[in-house]
Amino acid sequence: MKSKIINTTSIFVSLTLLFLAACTPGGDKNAGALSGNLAERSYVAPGEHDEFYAFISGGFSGQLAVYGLPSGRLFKVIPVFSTDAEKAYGYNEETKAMLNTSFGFVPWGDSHHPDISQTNGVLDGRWVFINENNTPRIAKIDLTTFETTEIIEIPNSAGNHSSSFVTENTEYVVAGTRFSVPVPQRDMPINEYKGNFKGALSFIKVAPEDGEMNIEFQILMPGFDYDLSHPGRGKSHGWFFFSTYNSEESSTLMEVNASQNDKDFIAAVNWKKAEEYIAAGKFKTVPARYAHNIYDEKTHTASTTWGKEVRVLDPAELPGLVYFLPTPKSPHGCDVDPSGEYIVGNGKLSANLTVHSFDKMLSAIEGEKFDGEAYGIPILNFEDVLAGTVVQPGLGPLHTEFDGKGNAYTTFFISSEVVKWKLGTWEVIDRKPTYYSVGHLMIPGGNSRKPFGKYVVAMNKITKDRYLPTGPEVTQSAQLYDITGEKMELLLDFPTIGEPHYAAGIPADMIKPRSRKIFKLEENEHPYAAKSERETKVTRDGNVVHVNMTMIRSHFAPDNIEGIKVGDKVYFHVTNLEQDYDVPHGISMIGANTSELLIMPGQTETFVWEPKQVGVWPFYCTDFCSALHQEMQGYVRVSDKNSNIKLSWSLDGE
Ligand code: K7E
Ligand code: CUA
Repeated sequence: MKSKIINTTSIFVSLTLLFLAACTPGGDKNAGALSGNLAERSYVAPGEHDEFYAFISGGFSGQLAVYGLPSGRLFKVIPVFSTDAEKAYGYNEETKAMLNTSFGFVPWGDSHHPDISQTNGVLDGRWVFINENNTPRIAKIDLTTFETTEIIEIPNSAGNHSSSFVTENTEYVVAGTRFSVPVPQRDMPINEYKGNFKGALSFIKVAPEDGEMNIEFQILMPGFDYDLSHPGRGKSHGWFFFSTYNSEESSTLMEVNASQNDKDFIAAVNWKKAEEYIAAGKFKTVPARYAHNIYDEKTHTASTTWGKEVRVLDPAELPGLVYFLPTPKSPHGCDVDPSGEYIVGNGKLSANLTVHSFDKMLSAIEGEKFDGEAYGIPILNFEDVLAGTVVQPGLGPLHTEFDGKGNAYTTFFISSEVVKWKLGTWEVIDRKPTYYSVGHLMIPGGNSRKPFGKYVVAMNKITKDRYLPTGPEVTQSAQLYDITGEKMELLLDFPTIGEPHYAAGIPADMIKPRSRKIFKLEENEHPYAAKSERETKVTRDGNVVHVNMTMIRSHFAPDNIEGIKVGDKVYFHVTNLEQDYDVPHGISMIGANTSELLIMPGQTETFVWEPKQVGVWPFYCTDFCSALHQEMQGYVRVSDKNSNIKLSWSLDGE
């Protein structure tokens, strides 16, 4: 035991030294003679469009950012798990319900892994899913509107990290717990973790037409940490693979105690088998309270329903459901190649990269050649499932992606590089430094049967000297490499929002033609919508006042309101009557907690204003919408609580 600890420590010391060596400033050897040519290859001329969309996780910002590739230009930050003043997300009355959870309204999340929906193993560009790590949830973003339209909470999970990856027909989006916990949660001593804590792997069914998510079942696994996962594809479609660490089941000083075992596991889950067991009634139904938030595009409003139970499968009792593939040294990423044959385990503390074979796994299972079991789950022999090893490719492997031409690209955090190697021969073909400490990497479609292997984006944790300094906190960043040749070529650095854990990329042509331009007024079913100026009104119910208001270039209707009193709660429901592309209007009311709602053509949004002082108070349009934008303004007269001024509203005296 002692010697193992010393061993681990000495590995860390030498790794740290190497890391420091790799991080010496001085820039990139690619720069120089060829740099003009390189600049051209990431240059997108003014007015021209990028070839790819990249959806890059915002990490601790809780959001998802949309960039163009190869330019690295930022187009939009899509609010997902955090409130966003720019988009009024979580501030207007319509979107507040999106952030409901069993822990209450949670205004801030930690997003990690976006994944785009697929049909027949190919990206289809309908939705992008992303997980929230801290308050376990999965979100779905509609890629016609680029808005978050659904968030489902995952019960029995803690640190929802091996998520949110889709199967090849988007049958499921899968979410695994990083931290094992008591299931159901209960008051118990932490040092009784071993054997008592469980790790839930959740399979969330996605409805084929509208994408509605529902938790179909959970598999209750031994108390390991389920770090990352990927679906089988092609011949391994029907299986799902999860990397694990802490097979030691420790709960303390994890850096040492969870690094004891020479091998942890990749868990191979046969989800088609799970479906059979569900159909045969071999599940337990356990109580679980979780929020399910859906944004309705007709009413422009989100609402929450509450889940009450989940169906749970116990792999110890259900033969053929789960197998363990021994994988060296606390694997992080768990990646499956486009053919579905190779499963790459990125052992963080391993000198070599381990690749398992799906075919060999099936034969070993068939021959029932097991090397014992863990909590009733058969462990396969390491040698029986091993496809090959990439020998000493770098230090601290984290994640692998594929170009669809037989090559794999792995990030090495400690040696700060991306290494290109060949599937099948396991030889290293090329390596390029990253600046610095790369985590994930992304090739558009790299997690599907059909990657678009033109670029790889490396996402870095440390940038030090790469950008102008901005005080102690410096930007994190992405780097774009051209991978069309034998050797990778660094083209571009660009800053990212938050920590870019992972990204999903797709050819722009698969999304662009379906991008929404407006919301049709006649389809607006918001209960307080005014679809023409004739429908505008102000109504009072006790101290609650509803204003059904419209906006069009360049006035509000009504724009004069009287009869409001101190102590009222005034709901402004504002409909943008425009039906032209890119003509939003905004509204701001002095003293309101919302400074601006930016309302898209055909859309209705609501904010609350609680006037505190008598007077005549202005409101105005916040988006420069026309030559007469500055004239787009109005007044609300606020009288004393006991005044008997009649409620009235008008536009141009009418
Ligand atoms: Cu996917 Cu960053 Cu959450 Cu690896 S994690 S780096
Ligand atoms: Cu409407 Cu400015």
